[in-house]
This record gives sequence, C-alpha cells and structure tokens, in this order.
Amino acid sequence: MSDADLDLTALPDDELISQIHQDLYDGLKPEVEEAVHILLGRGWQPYDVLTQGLVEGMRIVGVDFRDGILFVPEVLLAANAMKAGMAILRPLLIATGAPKLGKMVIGTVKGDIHDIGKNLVCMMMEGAGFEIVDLGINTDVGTFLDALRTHRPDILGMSALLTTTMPYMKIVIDALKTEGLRDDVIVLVGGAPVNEAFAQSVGADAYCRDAAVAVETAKRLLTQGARA
Ligand code: B1M
Repeated sequence: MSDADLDLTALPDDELISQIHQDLYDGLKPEVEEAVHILLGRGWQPYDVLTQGLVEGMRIVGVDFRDGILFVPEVLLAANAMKAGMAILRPLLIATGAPKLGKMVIGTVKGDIHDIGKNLVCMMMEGAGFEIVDLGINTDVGTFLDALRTHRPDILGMSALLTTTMPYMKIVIDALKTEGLRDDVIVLVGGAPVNEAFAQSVGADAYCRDAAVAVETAKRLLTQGARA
C-alpha cells in the first residue's frame, strides 16, 4: 500500500506513533500533521505526542544522518515535517495559564543553524510560565549582549548542535564576565554534543539534557537565586 492510500485514522495508537516516525523520516509534512491531530483527538497529551512521536522520530533521522544513509536535503524535509507537527502542539503546550516565573533570552550560537531543539525549549519554557526572547539561530556575542542589556532576563539560554560551535558558548560567557553582566543572569546551555562537564568548563550555571530539564533547572535555580 502506498503512503497516500494509508488511512491513518484506522491505525491503533502504537502503529500511528511508528507511522509518525516513518512519515517524519520521509519528510511527509501533511501526514505528520494529520497524525498529530488524530492523536490529540484521541486524548493524547501534547507532551506525549511531542516526545514519543516527533522527538523520537527525529532521533531516528539523526542516526541515519550520522551513518550517511540520509543527507541534508532529506533531513531538511524531516525538519520541516517536525516543525509542522510542533506548530500544532505549540499553542497547546504554552496555554497552561501558568503564572509568569521569569524571563529567558535564548539563541542558537554563531555558526549553528539548528533550531528545532531550541524551539522546543522555548515552547516548554513558555508553557511553564517563562517569557521568552528568542534570538534565533547563528547568534553572535554582540547580539546576546545587546539582548541582555535590552531585556534584562533572569536566564540566558544557549543551544549548540555541533562540536565546532559549542566552544562559542565560552566566548559568550567570557564576554558576559568582561562586560560585568555575568552575575546578573543564570546561564543554561544545551544541545546534543553538550554535557555537564562541558557546561562547567565554560562557566555555565547548568547543562540541560532536554527541554523538560531546562524547565526544571530554570525553576530550581531561580528559586535558589543562583548566579555563577
Ligand atoms: Co545537522 N547535524 N547538520 N542538520 N542535524 C546533527 C547535529 C549531527 C549530530 C548529525 C549526525 O551526524 N548524526 C551532526 C553534528 C556532528 C557533530 O558536530 N559532532 C550534524 C551536522 C554534521 C550538520 C551539518 C554540518 C551537515 C552538513 O552540512 N554537512 C550541517 C550544519 C549546519 C550548521 O548549523 N552550520 C547540518 C544541517 C542540518 C539541517 C539544516 C539539515 C537540519 C537542521 C534543521 C533545523 O534545525 N532547522 C539538521 C538536523 C535536523 C540534524 C539532526 C538530524 C537533528 C537535530 C534535531 O533537531 N534534533 C542532528 C542529529 C542529532 O542531533 N541526533 C544533526 C531534535 C531536537 C529535539 O533535539 O536539538 O538535541 P536537540 O534538542 C534537545 C536537547 O539537545 C536540548 O533540548 C532539546 C529538546 O529536548 N537542548 C537544549 C537543545 N538546545 C538547548 C538549549 C537549552 C537547553 C536545552 O538552553 C537552555
């Protein structure tokens, strides 16, 4: 049966989740959108659709990208399909009516154009009650500094997906120190190649493995009034 003939509504939940993985892999945006709607219609929590469907699907894409089975054009299609699914979930994830907890400025660092994970962090933080100033991708140190001065956030978030761009986090943190801004802000870092030890070595306050951890960590450090 071709994908076009497949009736997604007829699939039980577990098969529909597997189908999302397949459709994400194949970059089939309308099918991913339809499956997300179906699961929500069946009463699934947006967070479960996100993590079990979209994030897991993108993990599988990442493995085959790494192994040279998928290439940039295919991964771009997958990323577009993922973003379309996230766009459906976004209003649901942020419409919690949670009281405002604080403000975060966040960006993907210079040289890096990966934004899916960062966008997910933005969505989850917004849902938890944080005001977000998203600087986007390829963010240079001047843009980070300007945003800190303009928006005076409680938290600075940085994302890097490449081993070649993660050192840029240290450039930003060093600039914060030079400019006397480091003590004013909690610095959280994340992204696939980043880890706890790296976060410590560059002088961040914490490493966040995923978006949910980013929310927990932000709340915890704000409560503790922690700054580096
Ligand atoms: Co790229 N890419 N990519 N890519 N890409 C990776 C990162 C890679 C690991 C793939 C691989 O080889 N397996 C590899 C990096 C290898 C390395 O550095 N060691 C790689 C490469 C090599 C490249 C290019 C160099 C390829 C090329 O051109 N030859 C190129 C670089 C472009 C550039 O940035 N200058 C490139 C390009 C692309 C696309 C444009 C095709 C596309 C990006 C589309 C987009 O983002 N709009 C893409 C994609 C999609 C990926 C993979 C497959 C998936 C990334 C993703 O979206 N994951 C990725 C493989 C992988 O990561 N396994 C890969 C899903 C997302 C939900 O997870 O981003 O990890 P993640 O975010 C998580 C956590 O990390 C954390 O929370 C998020 C949500 O839970 N988190 C934070 C992230 N940021 C945070 C910030 C925080 C807190 C938590 O702040 C508080």
